Order: sequence, then structure tokens, then C-alpha cells
Amino acid sequence: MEATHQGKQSLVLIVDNETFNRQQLRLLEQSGYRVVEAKDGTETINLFQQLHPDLVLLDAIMPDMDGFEYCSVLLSIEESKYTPVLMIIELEDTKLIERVFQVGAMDYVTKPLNRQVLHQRIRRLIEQSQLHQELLAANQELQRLVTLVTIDFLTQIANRRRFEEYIDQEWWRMAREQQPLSLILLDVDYFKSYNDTYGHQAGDRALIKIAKAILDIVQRPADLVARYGGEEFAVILPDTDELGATKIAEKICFAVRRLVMTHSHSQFTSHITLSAGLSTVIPEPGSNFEEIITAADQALYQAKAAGRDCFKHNNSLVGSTCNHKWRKSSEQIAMAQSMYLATEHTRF
Ligand code: GH3
Ligand code: MG
Ligand code: MG
Repeated sequence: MEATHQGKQSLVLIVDNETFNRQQLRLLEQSGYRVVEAKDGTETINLFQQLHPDLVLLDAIMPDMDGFEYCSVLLSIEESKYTPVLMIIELEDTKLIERVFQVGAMDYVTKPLNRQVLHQRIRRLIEQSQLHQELLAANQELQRLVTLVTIDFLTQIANRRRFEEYIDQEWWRMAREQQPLSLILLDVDYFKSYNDTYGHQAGDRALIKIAKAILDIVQRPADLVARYGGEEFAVILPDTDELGATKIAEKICFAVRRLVMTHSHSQFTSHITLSAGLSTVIPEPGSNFEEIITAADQALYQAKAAGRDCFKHNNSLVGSTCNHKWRKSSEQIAMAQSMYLATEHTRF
């Protein structure tokens, strides 16, 4: 009973060069374990890789290399990562015991072997290792589920739900630290007519490419790129001032233009372009992140109204929330905007 797990008998690999010792250890079979024997290193590795035992019972004294070295070699194999090794040592000697744990074995028993002690240790180690593996599997499943609820299925970037969680978190962090938080909302221009012309699947492929292009630009670990809606993307930039956010928006618009995704029914250009609305805020403690979204949305609306394929910063909020250090940069931002328009519109 004790030697089974999930209806399967546990398998013990006995490693000992002495036939007599191995035969004695076969008594484990009487307790319901399956047993295989190896007399040297080559056999051990072969059997281990073929059979994936639940536990290795390893004698410390072997003629070619000692059991401790066996243990190190064995545990360096990828598949052995979670297999417990129980070593058999000659006597309760501090140095020997230290080596047992140094080489990665989980526990030891001393000679002469006490049957009860041996059984208890084997049972406990197998149970622990199986629990550990179940925990890892459950954790992986949890990660998979978390990914499912926070990642957009089509583009594989963060979804709207993750966006809202993250902007809330960063809004509070920036309020606490009194640092600027920037948000860029991006919307694909004339995307409805792109779908109508090239089909919905081509539209999907274009969205995937755009998401990747944005991800390639947005690099800092605290930044987040999300799919905000159908053909809308959002970029959250904590600790980023107006000028920094403008540069990112500029690079994104440029990168998407450089993809040169033909769009013959676009009103002004022959390929897909983006419009962007930016907002930068040092959040007031106790305020709500909705305000930065509204501000970026207004700026996006202005960019659309200005003819699309451009980005706008929401200046109404800049006046009330910027500190002088980065309010100064508005001239540079205006310059970046006009340079973007000048260079890009002549190039394509
Ligand atoms: P504008 O320049 O004003 O943004 O024009 P638009 O056509 O991009 O905007 P509109 O809101 O009229 O249309 C958005 C289009 O985006 C309509 C919809 O078919 C398309 N869209 C939204 N989500 C997806 C998607 O997941 N895949 C594809 N292929 N298209 C999508
Ligand atoms: Mg839209
Ligand atoms: Mg659009």
C-alpha cells in the first residue's frame, strides 16, 4: 500500500557493485516496491534514463568512482532533477554526512541497514518528491491560466484587463513617488476599410505585426504594451515625462510606417499608419487613473481630427499637472511632432 502512488507501484533503482548487497535490498519488493539493480555507473545512467525511477538507493562505496561522484553525475542529468537519491554510508560520520548533502542526495542511511528506518526514509522521500512535482505541475497550470486571463489571444500582448490592473497599480505608485506617468493610446487609421479591402484575416495579421513593432520599441521593464480594444493599443510608461513619452510615440508611429503594410484605401497614404494620443500626469494622491485615460483619449481624438498619422499630447493636463522640470520641454515636443510629420510624409 505504502509503495504505490496514484495506483502505480514506485520504482527504486538500487546501485551497488556487490551482488550480495543488491540481493539484500531486494527485500523492498516484499513491501510492494518495484526494484531494478545497477552494478556500475554506465548501467545506472542507462537504467535511469530508460525507466525514470522514483528513487535511487546508492551505496557510497563503489570501486571505479565512489558513490558520491555517481550521485553528482546522476543529478547533473536533466531528467533526474526531481528524483531523490538516498545514500548508504558506512557510519554516522560528520564528514561523510556533509558530502551526502553536498553532492545533492536527499538523505542517507547507515550500515548495518535497519529495515524499518530504510522503509520510512524511502517512503518519505518518494512522497516528498511526488508532492513537489504535483506542486510544480499545479503552479505551471496556474501560470497558464493567469496568462490566459491577462494576455490577448490574437496579439499575445497584455489585454485590456491587464492594462486596467497595471495602470491602477502604477498610478498609485507614481502618486506615492510623485513621478510622472505617461500613457500613449494608439489607433490604427482607416482600419475598417483595410478589413473591407483585404479581409479580416489580413487585418488580424496586421494587428499582430503592429503589436510586435510596438513591443520592440517599448523596452523598459516597468513599461506595458496592451491591446486596448479592437485596433487600439495602449502603452503605459511609468517614471516617464512628456518628452520621453513623445519620443516613444514618435518611434512607434515611425516603426509601423516602416512595416509598409499596403493599404490602398487609406485616405492619405498607401500603407497602414497609426494615430496616437499622449498624456503625462503626476498623479495627485487619492485621484483616479481614469483622468489620464480621458486625457490621452482626447489627444487621440485631436490627432484623428488633425488628419491622422500623427501624435498629439494633451496640453490641457500638462499645464495643471506637470512640474516645471518637464513642462519646459513642450517646445522640444512640438519640434519632434513637426519633424516626424516632415520626414515621414516626404519619405513615404
Ligand atoms: P479611424 O481612422 O477613425 O480609426 O478609422 P477606423 O476604420 O480604423 O475606425 P473604426 O472604429 O471605424 O473601425 C475599426 C475597425 O477595426 C473595425 C473593425 O472591423 C476593426 N477591428 C477591430 N478589431 C479587429 C480585429 O481583432 N481583427 C480585425 N481584423 N479587425 C478588427
Ligand atoms: Mg478605434
Ligand atoms: Mg482606427
